Amino acid sequence: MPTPKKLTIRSLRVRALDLRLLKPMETASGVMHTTPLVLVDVATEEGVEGSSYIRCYTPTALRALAALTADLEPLVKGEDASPASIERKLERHFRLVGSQGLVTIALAGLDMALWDARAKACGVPLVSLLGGTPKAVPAYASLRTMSPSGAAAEAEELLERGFKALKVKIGRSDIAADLETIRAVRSAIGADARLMVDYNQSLSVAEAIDRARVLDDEGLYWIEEPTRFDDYSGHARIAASAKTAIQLGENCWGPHDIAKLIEAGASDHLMLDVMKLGGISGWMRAASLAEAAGLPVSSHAFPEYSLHALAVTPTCKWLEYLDHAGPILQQPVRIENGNAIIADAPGAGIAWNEDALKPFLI
Ligand code: SMN
Ligand code: MG
Repeated sequence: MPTPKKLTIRSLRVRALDLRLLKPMETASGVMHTTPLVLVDVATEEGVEGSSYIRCYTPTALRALAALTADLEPLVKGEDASPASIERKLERHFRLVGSQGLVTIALAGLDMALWDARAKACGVPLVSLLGGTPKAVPAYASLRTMSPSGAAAEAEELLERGFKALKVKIGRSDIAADLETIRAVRSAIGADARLMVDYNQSLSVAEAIDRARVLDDEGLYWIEEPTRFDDYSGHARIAASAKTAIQLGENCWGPHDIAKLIEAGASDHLMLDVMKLGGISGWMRAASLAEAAGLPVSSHAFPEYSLHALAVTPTCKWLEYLDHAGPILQQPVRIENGNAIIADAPGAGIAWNEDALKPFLI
């Protein structure tokens, strides 16, 4: 592999957009009609650029996230475009305010863009820079609808597109309503397809234990985030009582949270969110923890960057296909026969479709 030539950070371009979703995303913790995104482009003195996007779930935080990300520029301008050294420098800079929430999200945007620039400077796909090779990664699709008929219709469409595994959001009024949704999807997809469910942190521990006992008879592959994500001991109690595997991790802030989750025995699987982990740098350390603990890793959102990271994750299980940013990319992640395919092109695969994103700029 060619060595990256010297790269020096020249400037950051940061844009905020509130992208209207083609279909609203329903969860037990709220409905999203838009995806608020911050687009990050890092320019280097040598002419290579790197790009990424980050998200803040509510438009209320969008201007603040964009301003915080743009304000990183004076801290990194003129520095070597090295994700590791920039991460160390910024981690020190933000030590006293604390590196969770919007700070971590902003740093993740920069980290991912720097990895992209580095891979482009080497002329290789990001996965190759990480020590892997472009390959197909098994993908499951997340449904956006919680009602039985809506979820079943969506599931049928996704099955026709080649997916063999699907996830549906539950956490409706009671277990009977959850079962209605699950059974409607199951009868639409048949017995062979994998089905996972996601509570999005909506239950108490006691309620989760009760509902999981009933769900144990539904042949589900995992039950995700039954209670608030940072209640690791609560999740450990749920995991000990349920026969079905518990999935957790998408809301963990950095590898340190992942270490605590593992220590508590909170989950049977691990779901890694490349943004909340601080970017590719944080993902790689979290993936090592998962391997040491023997936990299968699936990704959360961000299919573009996650695809490259999963391809070098020793306990890789599934990519979550939840393609919110696809409409503003020149080449959204490609799915073939239920697998996500890494394009054999330099970088992480983020090239903006400027015409498509323009109407959503703030
Ligand atoms: C999720 C993803 C994107 C927005 C809200 C919730 C999620 C998932 O919990 O696992 O897909
Ligand atoms: Mg989830």
